[in-house]
Amino acid sequence: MNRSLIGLIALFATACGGGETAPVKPKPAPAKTETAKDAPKASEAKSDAPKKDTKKAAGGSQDWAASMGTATVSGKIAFKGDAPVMAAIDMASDAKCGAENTEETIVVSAGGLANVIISVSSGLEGYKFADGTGKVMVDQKGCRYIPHVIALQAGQEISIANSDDTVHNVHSYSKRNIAFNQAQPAGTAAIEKKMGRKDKMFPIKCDMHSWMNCHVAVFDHPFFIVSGADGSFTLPKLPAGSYTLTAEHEVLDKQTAEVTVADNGTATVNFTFSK
Ligand SMILES: [Cu+2]
Repeated sequence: MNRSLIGLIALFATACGGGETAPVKPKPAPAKTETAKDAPKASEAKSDAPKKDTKKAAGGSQDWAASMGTATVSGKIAFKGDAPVMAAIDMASDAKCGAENTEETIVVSAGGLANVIISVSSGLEGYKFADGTGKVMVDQKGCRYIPHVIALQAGQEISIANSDDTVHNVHSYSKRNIAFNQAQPAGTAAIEKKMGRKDKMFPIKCDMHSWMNCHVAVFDHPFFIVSGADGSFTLPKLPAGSYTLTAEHEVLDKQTAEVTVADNGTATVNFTFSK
């Protein structure tokens, strides 16, 4: 074997071997668990990512303290027009699911729209927020996710229990956090995942029961809430200021509204959604 051939072999071995692999980019629907990721933020910067995403930026940011928040914004999400009739779900494919149920895509009660995430989408750029803590609990019961819409602060864990006597397969389509796809037999522990990063609304679905889905969003501040059964919402403990609120529903058009609120003040913002 001549020297140049040995050199070529050595080069090939270097190029193909070794333990260093390129960072795996998150994919919407990975086949396996825990594919992603801590890819550099720069590669994921999106045009709509606000400045507050750069939490480590030096200067100009005021550390947030809960005592700064004395204002409250509240309101209602109205649904204009006839509420669509949600179809019955046929759960016959799994006798353990049992109960009759209906789809939860658009849930209207007394003219109010449930399951809308209302959040501050601009106006908080001057503050620097510590990561959220604790767990946000989700259950699978009667082969539904309860609640159907979940909002977290970056740093919190989502804890997904299985109260059913059947196997679920929890499949997250997260884009900026770990996207996971995990079987969860009856009686097994909750699946718990830290949502370390802000993330646009994404679904979690069950690969065993095609009708099962819930929707999750992760914020980089604590000012968000999911509208209640009657469409009402309250965002307490805001600092005085002018804000853009965004109201987002899983299938209906996203809406924004401007609001200004003073220290110890209250303001009302109402949204009207339609199909
Ligand atoms: Cu399931």
